Amino acid sequence: MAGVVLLPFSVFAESSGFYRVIGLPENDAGLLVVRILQIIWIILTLGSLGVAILAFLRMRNSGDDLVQAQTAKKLLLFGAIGFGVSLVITIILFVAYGALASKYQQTVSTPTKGEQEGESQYSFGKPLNQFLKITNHYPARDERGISRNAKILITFADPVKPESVLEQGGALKKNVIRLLMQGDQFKNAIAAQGTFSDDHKILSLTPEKLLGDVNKKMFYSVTVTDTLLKETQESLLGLGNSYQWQFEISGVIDNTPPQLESVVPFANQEQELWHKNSLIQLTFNEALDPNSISGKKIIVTNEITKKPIDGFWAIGNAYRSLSFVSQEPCGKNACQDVIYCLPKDAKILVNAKAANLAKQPKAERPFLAQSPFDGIVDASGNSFDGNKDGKSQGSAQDSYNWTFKTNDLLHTESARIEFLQPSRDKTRVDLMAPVEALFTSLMDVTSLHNGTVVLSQELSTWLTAVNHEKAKKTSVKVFHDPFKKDTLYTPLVRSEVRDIYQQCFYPCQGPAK
Ligand SMILES: [Ca+2]
Ligand SMILES: [Ca+2]
Repeated sequence: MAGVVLLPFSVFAESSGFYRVIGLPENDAGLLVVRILQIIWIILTLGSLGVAILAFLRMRNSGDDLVQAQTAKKLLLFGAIGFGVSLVITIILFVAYGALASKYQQTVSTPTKGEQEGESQYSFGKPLNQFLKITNHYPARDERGISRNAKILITFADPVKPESVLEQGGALKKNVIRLLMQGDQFKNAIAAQGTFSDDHKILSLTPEKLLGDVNKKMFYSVTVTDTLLKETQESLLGLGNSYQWQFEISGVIDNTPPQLESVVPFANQEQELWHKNSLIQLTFNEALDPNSISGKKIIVTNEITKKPIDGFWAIGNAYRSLSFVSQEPCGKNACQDVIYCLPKDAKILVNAKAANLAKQPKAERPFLAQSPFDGIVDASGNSFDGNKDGKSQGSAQDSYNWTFKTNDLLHTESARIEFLQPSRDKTRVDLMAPVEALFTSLMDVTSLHNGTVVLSQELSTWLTAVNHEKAKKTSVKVFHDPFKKDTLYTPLVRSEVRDIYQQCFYPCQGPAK
């Protein structure tokens, strides 16, 4: 388990208009009264001081003039009264300052659980709240335009006990995870069939009937309750906690096959040699069925020895990206995690298989893959379109091959963040705009998720990453529930974030501004 690092910037959602001119957060009447009292106090104190000095001068110059001496005494009395009133205001201000300061300490900073428990923010620790126990899901929070036949995918931070979620035959236990048309009653929870990934961390749910209605937009919600158990028998979210999100079904059935957007190492650039600790990464233009990474649907081969290379696959980046590392350990990174290498000085072939189509395809589902899938399919079961002609033709025509070459070197430099939006200590931040970060290296996009990039313990977030091939860099956008106004945010990027060389993100190395 790697440490927690502070992403070096904060976001302060600020006020506007008149309140901003006088330097106050909006709609704080208490602070406005204090500010007015401060002004009165300053005028009164200076005025009283002026009157007292005047009285003193007159008294000194009055000599035997009794009238002037009398006026000077009156002035002195006014000055004394003024000081008395300003003393009273001083006491009032002291009390008001104390009350406001404690109020602002409560509302301005959002201490992490670690801080509340007296731990350092840099402490080692598991994800801190229930949002982080669910690291990914599809559809994303508030995502729109989801097809009627899409699967619902949920990735848990810890392996889950399948029997706590699914009946013997795979039927979803509707009291454990509730799928509901928005506003509908619990008794109308929608039936679904579920399957788990081999590591019991990813659940795929297929509703028994198509969601939504023809050409009609409808909202649905998913609620994960505290009755979902980890393999260790404890409640995943903790007793009394639940996690809910909603999305919009578009009214359309997805008959569009998925296509590849980018691969790492890059294809068809044989003059370039890649460090042997590079991982292999494929990014598609839409969410895939997580089953696409099990059962040798993508085969990696050493072209020199003609031997297949065994390894581990991961899926992430809103289920759009797949990453592969071999089983050959070749060192440790700065976080003391084992890293794995591809064969050195080799030519490596990657073969991403398209699934074969259903034997008797229905007219309304022309690109639906044969079940069980023998290749890559999208979250609606359409087979991979490797030749990018817009149709699925099965493994013979639509599988995608590429090669690249490795050297005998290890890449050991850690990635840094070189650009942030909003920048460090930025104020007046748009409450809805996503937070963006650009890393100095291509990243393992499956390592960027709710558990590793955390804006706040109180906001739900969802991430998408993009590889910039020419610059060899990855950027990540963190979408989130609206920021609260006048609140300081201190996002965290955990060092479990890794680059394509499996090096962990280096703590506290980011731009100062
Ligand atoms: Ca599709
Ligand atoms: Ca095709």
